[in-house]
Amino acid sequence: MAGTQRYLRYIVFALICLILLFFISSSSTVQTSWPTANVPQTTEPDTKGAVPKPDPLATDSNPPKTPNVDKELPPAIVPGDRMNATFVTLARNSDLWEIAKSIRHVEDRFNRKFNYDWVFLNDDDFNDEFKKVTTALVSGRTRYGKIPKEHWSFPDFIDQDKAAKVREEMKEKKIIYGDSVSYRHMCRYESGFFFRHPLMLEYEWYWRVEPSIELYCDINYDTFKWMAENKKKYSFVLSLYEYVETIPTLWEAAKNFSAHHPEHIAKDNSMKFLSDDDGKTYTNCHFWSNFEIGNLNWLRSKAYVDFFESLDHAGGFFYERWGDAPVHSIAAGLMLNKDEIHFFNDIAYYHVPFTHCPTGEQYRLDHKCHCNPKENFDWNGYSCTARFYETNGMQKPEGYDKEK
Ligand SMILES: Nc1nc2c(ncn2[C@@H]2O[C@H](COP(=O)(O)OP(=O)(O)OP(=O)(O)O)[C@@H](O)[C@H]2O)c(=O)[nH]1
Ligand SMILES: *[C@@H]1O[C@H](CO)[C@@H](O)[C@H](O)[C@H]1NC(C)=O
Ligand SMILES: *[C@@H]1O[C@H](CO)[C@@H](O)[C@H](O)[C@H]1NC(C)=O
Ligand SMILES: [Mg+2]
Repeated sequence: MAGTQRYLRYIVFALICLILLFFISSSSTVQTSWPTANVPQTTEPDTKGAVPKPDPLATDSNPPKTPNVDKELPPAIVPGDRMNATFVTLARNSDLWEIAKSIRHVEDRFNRKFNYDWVFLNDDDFNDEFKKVTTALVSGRTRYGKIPKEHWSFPDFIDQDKAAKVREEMKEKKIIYGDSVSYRHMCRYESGFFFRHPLMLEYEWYWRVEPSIELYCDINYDTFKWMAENKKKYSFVLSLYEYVETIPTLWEAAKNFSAHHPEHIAKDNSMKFLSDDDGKTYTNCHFWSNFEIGNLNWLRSKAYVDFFESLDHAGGFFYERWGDAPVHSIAAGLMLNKDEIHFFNDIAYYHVPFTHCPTGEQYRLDHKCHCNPKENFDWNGYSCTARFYETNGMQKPEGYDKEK
């Protein structure tokens, strides 16, 4: 008896399941058939005999309801005042798609919340495509400047034959960009002129962005405001040793400048970062200048401009291949007080071939970072960041020794 009852119970249960299944499947048929009910009727003959697809962009009187292509959520913009600041990029028209990638990273991780302006500078005219695409990508105002010829050519005190001979020699030695004239103009421009471009005169703070960079973590605060409130003038995310063949006499030129202009040398400077023997020789340590957030009024100060002019006359931008990174770094190291230079551990960054991925897992999780901490360059022997920490008596972040 008990066996038959259990058997019956199974049959009733199975029946209920079947009925339920029928209802679920029939209601989902109703749902899947819904979008086709909105397809606009076409009276055109269908030559291939296929069912016409709905055009999602059609502006018909009876448009499809999904996808909702022309509406997006309003951007989440951080309220409050903005700083007198801009992004700045030096680029050629041919850099368009590489700078487009960089802009997308900067916008997604930071600027969509702040909408700062973006200044583009070029020794040539920007073409319409460059302007159209970059304007579409930047949330702030975009501005395009042409570099005056005087800022992108050989100064008259440079011996052109001597400079050409150096390029030949560097080419033979296979020094990267060693035979390039334009690379030298670029380095000299970034060292001495970008901050004096008429468009840049309108701002006090800049953030330099190069093509093909990446940002790996959300930046949820105004970095420009942070710099101002904490009295910083210059900042970096990666530091390393310069390729010494490109700057054999740069330190001598910097020492000559210091001797002639003791008034420009900061009391609490970063000599320990720049030199192991109290200034006799250079460590070759520099802040990597393809990323910089800094104060333009400092670069426009008499101290910095005197420094640049002294180096420019020494000729090394053309007779060697001085980069703007060691030039900015030596200037900051000698003429700013230590606490005016900031290491942005929280700005996760990539420029080929190095990555700065913040040390500290909790930070990376909280800021949705997507960099691989194993790729962090900071505690590698070729980085100067540990030296920066030591120069400034700063405690290294927890877990740094596991990343060495
Ligand atoms: N307008 C213009 N911009 C240039 C020129 N050469 C370089 N740049 C820009 O100057 C910056 C530095 O040049 P890069 O070619 O990136 O130099 P780099 O970072 O030392 O080397 P990469 O490893 O190739 O990135 C970038 O923003 C370039 O777009 C040039 O001849 N004209
Ligand atoms: C921004 O800074 C520049 C340079 O210091 C200055 O000339 C300009 O007046 C400032 N603009 C505003 C709106 O404060
Ligand atoms: C040394 O610096 C002074 C002052 O800046 C400059 O006039 C002179 O040309 C420099 N000498 C050399 C060899 O660079
Ligand atoms: Mg670059």
